[in-house]
Amino acid sequence: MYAGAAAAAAGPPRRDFISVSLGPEEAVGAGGYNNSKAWRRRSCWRKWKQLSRLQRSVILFLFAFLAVCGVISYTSMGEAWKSLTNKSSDDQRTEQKIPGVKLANPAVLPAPQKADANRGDYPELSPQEQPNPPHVRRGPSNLQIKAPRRDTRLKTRHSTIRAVEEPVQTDKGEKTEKSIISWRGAVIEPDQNTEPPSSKIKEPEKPSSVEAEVQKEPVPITERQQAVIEAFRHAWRGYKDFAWGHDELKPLSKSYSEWFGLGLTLVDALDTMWILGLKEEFEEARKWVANDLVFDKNVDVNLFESTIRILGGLLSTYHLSGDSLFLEKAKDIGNRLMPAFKTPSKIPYSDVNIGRGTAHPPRWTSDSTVAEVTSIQLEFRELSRLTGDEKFQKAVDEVMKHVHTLSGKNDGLVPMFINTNSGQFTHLGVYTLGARADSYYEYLLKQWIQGGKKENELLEDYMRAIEGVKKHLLQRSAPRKLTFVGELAHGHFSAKMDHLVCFLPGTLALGAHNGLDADHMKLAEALIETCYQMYAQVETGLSPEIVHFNLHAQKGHKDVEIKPADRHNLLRPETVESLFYMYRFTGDKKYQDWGWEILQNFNKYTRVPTGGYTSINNVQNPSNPEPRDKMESFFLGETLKYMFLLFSDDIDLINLDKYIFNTEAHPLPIWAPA
Ligand code: DMJ
Repeated sequence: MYAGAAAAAAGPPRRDFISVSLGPEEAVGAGGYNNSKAWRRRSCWRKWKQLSRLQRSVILFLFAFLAVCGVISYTSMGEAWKSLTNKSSDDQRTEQKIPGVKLANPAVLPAPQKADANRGDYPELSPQEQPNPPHVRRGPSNLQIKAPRRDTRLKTRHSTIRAVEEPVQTDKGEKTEKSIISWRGAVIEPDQNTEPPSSKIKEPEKPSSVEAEVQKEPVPITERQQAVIEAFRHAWRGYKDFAWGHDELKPLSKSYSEWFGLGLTLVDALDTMWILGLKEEFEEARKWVANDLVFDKNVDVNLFESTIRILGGLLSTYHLSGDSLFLEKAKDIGNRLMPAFKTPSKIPYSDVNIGRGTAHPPRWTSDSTVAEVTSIQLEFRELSRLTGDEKFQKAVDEVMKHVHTLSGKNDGLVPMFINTNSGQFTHLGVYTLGARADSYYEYLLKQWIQGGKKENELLEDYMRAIEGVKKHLLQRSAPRKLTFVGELAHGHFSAKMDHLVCFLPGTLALGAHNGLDADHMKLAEALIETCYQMYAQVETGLSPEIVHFNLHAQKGHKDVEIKPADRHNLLRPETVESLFYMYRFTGDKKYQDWGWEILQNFNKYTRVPTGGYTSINNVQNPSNPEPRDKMESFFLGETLKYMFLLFSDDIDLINLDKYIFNTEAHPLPIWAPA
């Protein structure tokens, strides 16, 4: 008998706690270690009998409780495990293809569907033939935009990402479908039916005053974002008063200029208004698109410019708003641009007459610009995915495949021109990351990300090109040792850098975020500092179009030299764009501060009191920057949009794991694996 038995015989002791001994210590003390199963069973049973009824009930209750918990967590673990194993097998598939490249983020939308080969061309796809576009509300449009609320908690970049697409509960207790997207209080309710979007254009209902039941917590607007909204409104006022429906505002002469005659500024700015939460302006612009944006016009448009600004703008606005009007317009312009690809080499011509359906190269050459023919892919690929018509994607993929195989590259760096007859590069030997080549590099990476990181040729070309940049184009300036990207002409290095090159830090950072080499991020950090200095070292605090860097220290000289012909500023976005990526990925507030300085200088030197902003001729003369009387459409489409995003701490305000920006700052969805 062990000590507890005697106590039990004397009646149940009063205890304030329950002690359950699970080991055979007593047995060891009572005559050595006996680990036989029979002994253990008897010993446990004896212990059980010695417990009071209350103790036994409590233990039984505890066991029952633990069993219930076990069943519940088994079920949810099963789900989690299933998705984990699916995900890791996807990752493995890609990792097998690209050794050493770790995939950081999952793709989020279904991959493009194969189109029916017999599908007719424009104008209409029958509703039955159209695949269901993801995240798209079907049926009558019903925008529900709520005014931003300021009383809610700030969701910082480090806070948990809220699921925005969970089924929501209505007043009546019914479950609705997923919300499309919602930020800052803007929520688009999903459709209640499952039909594909109607091919007929419908007037949407007015924005509902009824707030959605459940939505993502609105993130308060910061003061700096508010300043961007104010700047946008000021620019928009000028456009509305003097250039409504025309391509560009001429804010000083209070008139407009026409390039394609397609309301370029308005279309380019649609998704910016959506992102900034400017619902009235958006609705008014939408009406213009519905009633006045007509592509059946005898007009020559540049394939690249109309793709990135108009097609890209319409597609992204369609995704953000869920309004099928924008998809219909996108299909229309997309189809009208297709004649550009009818060339002997399938390398598209630069110009298309969208009314006549004819295309041609510029008058003086049969060459196209390399950046132009290789920076229309994100948009045409997305159009194929949405319409189910593969012809768009086929045409642009062929260009990329062809360029992939071409000779004439220098360690992945491409010349600036390509001939539409022969399909060969021309003007060999000149390499730049600036005008005429810039977005070739940007779109290599972005197409790879858009397509779910599976198209290895794109990644190979991108990685090789960045190595080429490091080998041939990187230099350091004097006296501050700024890293910059120069140019190479027939073996001679030139310390010239276009402001356009300032897209590169953002692109490098995006690549690093998506699992590419960490040294890309280091280079991005060095280059964005340089791009900032291209503003900071200039009298107005605004960058010129082109700078030349000093390679050797000279007394009284800064790093940056500016030639008289290059000292204009067109309100370009590239530096602000890269600042946005850098802030998103690092959280370093200095990038916001730099962007804030730039915004203030735009306000100081380019703002026209009667509405609008203007390009200037001389960034070196603060007392007379010589306004040029033109507001480029990308100031609203890109520059102010990136400013607004830069000043936000909400990583879901265009989540970079879900969206990829085209080269005109129009966000398009990243596709999920099939
Ligand atoms: C925009 O149209 C696009 O960003 C393009 O890639 C380059 N030029 C302008 C902005 O500078």
